[in-house]
Amino acid sequence: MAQVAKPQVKVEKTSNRPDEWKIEQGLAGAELPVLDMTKPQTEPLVPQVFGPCTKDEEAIKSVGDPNKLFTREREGWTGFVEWENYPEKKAAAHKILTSQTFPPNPEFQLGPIPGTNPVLPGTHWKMWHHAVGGELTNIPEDSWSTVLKEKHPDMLHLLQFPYNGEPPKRLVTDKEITPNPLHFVRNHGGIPLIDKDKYSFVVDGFVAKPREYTLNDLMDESRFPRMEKIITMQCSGTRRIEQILKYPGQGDEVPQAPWAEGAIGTAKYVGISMKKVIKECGGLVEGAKHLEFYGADTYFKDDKTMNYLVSIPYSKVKANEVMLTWEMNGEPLPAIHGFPLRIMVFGYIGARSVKWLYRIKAIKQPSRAPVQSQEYLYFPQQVGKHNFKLTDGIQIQEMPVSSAIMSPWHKQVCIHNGKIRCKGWAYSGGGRWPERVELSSDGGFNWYTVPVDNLSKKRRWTWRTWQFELPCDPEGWVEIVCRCWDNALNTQPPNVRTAWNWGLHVTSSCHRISVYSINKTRPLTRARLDEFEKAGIPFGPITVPLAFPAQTWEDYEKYWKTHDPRDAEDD
Ligand SMILES: Nc1nc2c(c(=O)[nH]1)N[C@H]1C(S)=C(S)[C@@H](COP(=O)(O)O)O[C@H]1N2
Ligand SMILES: [Mo]
Repeated sequence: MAQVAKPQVKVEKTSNRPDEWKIEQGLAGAELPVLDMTKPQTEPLVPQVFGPCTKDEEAIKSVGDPNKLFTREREGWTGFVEWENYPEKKAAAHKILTSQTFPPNPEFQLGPIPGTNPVLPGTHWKMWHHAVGGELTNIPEDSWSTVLKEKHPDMLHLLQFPYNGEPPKRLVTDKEITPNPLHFVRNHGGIPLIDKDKYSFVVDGFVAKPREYTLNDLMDESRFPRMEKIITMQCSGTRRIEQILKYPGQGDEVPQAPWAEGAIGTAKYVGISMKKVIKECGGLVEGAKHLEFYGADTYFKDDKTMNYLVSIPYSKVKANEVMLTWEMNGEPLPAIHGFPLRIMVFGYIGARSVKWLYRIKAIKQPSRAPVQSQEYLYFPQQVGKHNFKLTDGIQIQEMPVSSAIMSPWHKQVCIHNGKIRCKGWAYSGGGRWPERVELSSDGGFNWYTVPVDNLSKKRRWTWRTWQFELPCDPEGWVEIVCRCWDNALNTQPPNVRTAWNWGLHVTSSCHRISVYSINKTRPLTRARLDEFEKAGIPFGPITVPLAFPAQTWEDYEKYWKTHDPRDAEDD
């Protein structure tokens, strides 16, 4: 019998990781060593590793009883712990938070974004509230109950706690005025539940006559004329997802919410002008130029507790562009939107429109509180973890012109008769308004103007929703682009990169989506679609191969009978 030669298999141990390919392709960038090339040889620097969490029980106990330390500040104000007047209380909470460590944030910037609703749980914020205890203990759970009670069941919950949610695209511009249950919510902490009969706020700092106001005071029309305004509020995080998806992992480490185009909403507010209130307090004194607003929720930053504080220049108040409001779309403000009283700063970033207001303080310089001085900064591009200084960032106030396409969606296949039906919004901050909306179906080379009659009403402080049948002859992947021109002829940067910034704020570039165009006015396309219909086979998805031969062999032969062969004769 012939000997069969056995193949010689030499097994060598690989030094690759099992996921070597993924790592090499940059799909797990957070795990890569940093390369230090400052010496003749490149040296890999290992990234920071987080050990197991630690907790110094003794130190925490020595702080005292949280139920006595962190009590409800005022009767009828569930969930309100006042921090700003109590440095010793802040110190106690700080000691509790620094006597233990918490697990690091999950890495989702370079990894996949979870496909759940809520998308992100907000584990840290929940843990911090529970760790401090006292009045904060139940806040994460109570806040979620409020969300379920007040918001529409179709809301997309981006962050469970602090609650961040937006309506799905099909509902963002469904109505020109956003119904309250569908208005986006951006919270930095819990939702204080305040009894309106126990409600008041103070005005102090550099005002001539510091005062306290109840709701009844504000509603007294002999003192304060009523003000009614339709206002669009936009969070500076709106459309952040474009910056995240286009350049994953390149932004600030902890984007708190991967907002799409729904962090914008429009409502009719009733209240009074803040200017009248400040006037009653005798105006500002000693050269004060800003007003600091205090919200009753608790905000955590760098192991410290505080209330939600921001400021705006007094000039904005003097212009009657700041309102104290208790009514939203004909109803009392929902708890989640600031009941019983919030501020609305027209045309500014949403962050200045403080909810659950408990204090207005006149100050000389913009607030040094973190939400004003450390967050909501618009950094230049060459700035990041390696070199940024807070003073490099522009404190975002007025929002720039922006727009977005709500239908169709990115990657959608559209069968049309030469026109793609599009819908969306356009907005400009600072009291400017959308004057023209344009769409392109060729990536931004040629632009069609949306007829003015297809735009909702023009107002100084609101968006305009629009719809348009966008001409589109070509088939296959096309890039639909939308841009707005405001009344000052400002328009949007052409693409995400031209306005990319480390903090991932104010994504105001032209909104671009890729759509697969199937133009049914073309006879061949119409015939092909008819074939699908006759066969009872769904056409989509576009990535699944054709379900039947594209051509019969009979047809094929017929063609060559009447046409030259592909070869060319050599004569
Ligand atoms: N007290 C308080 N006010 C607040 C916030 C907050 O977290 N706490 N978030 C601000 C931000 S960033 C935005 S965009 C708007 C959102 O308002 P809305 O939740 O009513 O839509 O509220 C602002 N006012
Ligand atoms: Mo915001």
